[in-house]
Amino acid sequence: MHATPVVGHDMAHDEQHVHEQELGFLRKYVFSTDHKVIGRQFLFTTLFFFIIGGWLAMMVRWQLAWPGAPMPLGKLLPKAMAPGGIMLPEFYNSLFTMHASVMIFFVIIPLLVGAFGNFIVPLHIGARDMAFPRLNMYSYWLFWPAAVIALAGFAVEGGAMGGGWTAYPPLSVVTEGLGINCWLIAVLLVGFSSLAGAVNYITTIVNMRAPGMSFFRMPLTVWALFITSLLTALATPVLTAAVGMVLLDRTVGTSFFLPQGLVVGETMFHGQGGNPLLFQHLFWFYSHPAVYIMILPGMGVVSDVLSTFSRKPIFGYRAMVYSLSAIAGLGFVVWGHHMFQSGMNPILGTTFMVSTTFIALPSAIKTFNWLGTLWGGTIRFTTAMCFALSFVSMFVIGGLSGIFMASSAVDIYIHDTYFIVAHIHYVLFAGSAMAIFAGIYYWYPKMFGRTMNELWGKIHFWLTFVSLNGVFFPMHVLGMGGMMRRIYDPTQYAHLQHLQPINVFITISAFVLGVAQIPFMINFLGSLRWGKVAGDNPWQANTLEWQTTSPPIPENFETIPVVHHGPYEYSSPLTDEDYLPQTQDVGVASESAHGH
Ligand code: HEM
Ligand SMILES: [Cu+2]
Repeated sequence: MHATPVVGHDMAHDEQHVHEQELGFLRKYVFSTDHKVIGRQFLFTTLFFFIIGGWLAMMVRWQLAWPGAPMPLGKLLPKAMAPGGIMLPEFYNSLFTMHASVMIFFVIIPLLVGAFGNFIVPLHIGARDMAFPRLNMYSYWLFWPAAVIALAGFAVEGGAMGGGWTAYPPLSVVTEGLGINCWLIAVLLVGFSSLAGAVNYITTIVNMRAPGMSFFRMPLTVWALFITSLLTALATPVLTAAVGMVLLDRTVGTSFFLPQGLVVGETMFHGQGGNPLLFQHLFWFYSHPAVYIMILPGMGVVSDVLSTFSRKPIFGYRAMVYSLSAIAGLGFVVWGHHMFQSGMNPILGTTFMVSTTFIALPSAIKTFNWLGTLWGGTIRFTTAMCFALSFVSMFVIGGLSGIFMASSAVDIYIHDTYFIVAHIHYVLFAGSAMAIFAGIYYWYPKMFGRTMNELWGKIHFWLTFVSLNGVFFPMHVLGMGGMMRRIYDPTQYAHLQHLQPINVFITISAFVLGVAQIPFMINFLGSLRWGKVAGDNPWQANTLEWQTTSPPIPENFETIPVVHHGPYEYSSPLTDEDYLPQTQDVGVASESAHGH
């Protein structure tokens, strides 16, 4: 079907051996160009930032439940943040802004794309490494200065960025403080890091597939990461440019986003006819596709996990690929649904409403296909499978609230309320984060050669599943009750006071959710040493990564595999086993998954 650069592979192969002998500790484990090492580096780093982002959220929740009460250990914080342990409003703003920024830019995106993408893509397609190993290393090492600079905001005069992860001007331009510059520089750097990754994935997937690995024999995780990388390549530069323009407005006196004659308090600003609304357009032109950057890889991972543990082919493989593409394509024409309230012409608003509603279509196709995959399967309730099932059900809740908000008439009432916070957490925490856990439990044996403990995994799953609904579901109610989305002290408003018990309930659930991650951390770290030795293919799965050792040898495969089947040939009539590895030649080749 396609020309595989066999020569290229052999060269990579030889090079690898030469390296093996020469590489010191630093080149092998720190500045490595091996995609597997970089994938694991991204995994450890992003899990570390997951803890930081989680702490920030806990502090936000403390304030919302018990406004003005001193935080436990709060006295350890500097006076500029929380005198006497009571957080200041400015610090509260920094907390929710940095919580969102850390989770989006330093956890979910780099975990799904950087960690899974790196580790899985070359193994899944039967390549020895990524197309540009050195660029890959740069992509990881750009991540660190970005993260450090973002968090350094907490240490500078004026504190960390407090203008929301959306960084709307004029606020983000006229507010003084180095923290905002730190945030802007960090987002610039992380944008370059993402771009380097995207170029690499696209090239690798197009050029380096093993013989027989046609596009329609690729696992859906690879498809999802391929489409995600296209989104990244097309959308991220827009954010990077917009953020750069805010930085210029702040530092060298340009006026991209500052209108003429802007007066804030006593100060008249130097604006020369810039347009704050332009930023919103640029921001959402990136950030709507970005929400798909945060969910599509999860959809891919979940498809793989569901098929493996249902022992059935994925239902409607091609429909899955087409709907992934449709979601991505539509993602570029719906950004205005974040701006219904910005004074746009209602006809334009209606256009955005219609295009947004269309997204329900491919989303529903995917959901029904996942259910079709489960139907009649021999389901194995592993921890990975539980998280994948949770993804499917919770994504439906998040998708449905999306449809509410997509209706511009409804959105007038719920825009900028806790309803939005409920929506984004159903898709991002109950969605993407569940897919991440599914992926970690599923690929851990391949990454580290040992399996994670199932009992601890189940404890982690149930505590997480129950408490996350305790945290995020009542937020819909708060939103309908009119609680604003970014608010320091809800008890100051008469119309919110009767909702306060809900806020307390949410905060307690959030603490449980935080504690629920401890069994995961123990399991993750403990299994490195004490986990059961996994063997090559502990889940009896079909895809190529399971046909090599766990963890794989530096060049991934002894010889480059030859692919004979689609990735989901479970319970295939062509074999007596209930799975048929992609490499196994039974005399009959099959294209993509056969129907049942
Ligand atoms: C059926 C699919 C979806 C629809 C129809 C939808 C619709 C919407 C709409 C209309 C808004 C703006 C509401 C407002 O601000 O008034 C919104 C906000 C948001 N959505 Fe979705 N959405 C969908 C899926 C997703 C997914 C899959 C994700 C992420 C994984 C996501 C993440 C977000 C985020 C982060 C925001 C809030 C952004 C902000 O203002 O900070 N959405 N969504
Ligand atoms: Cu959107």
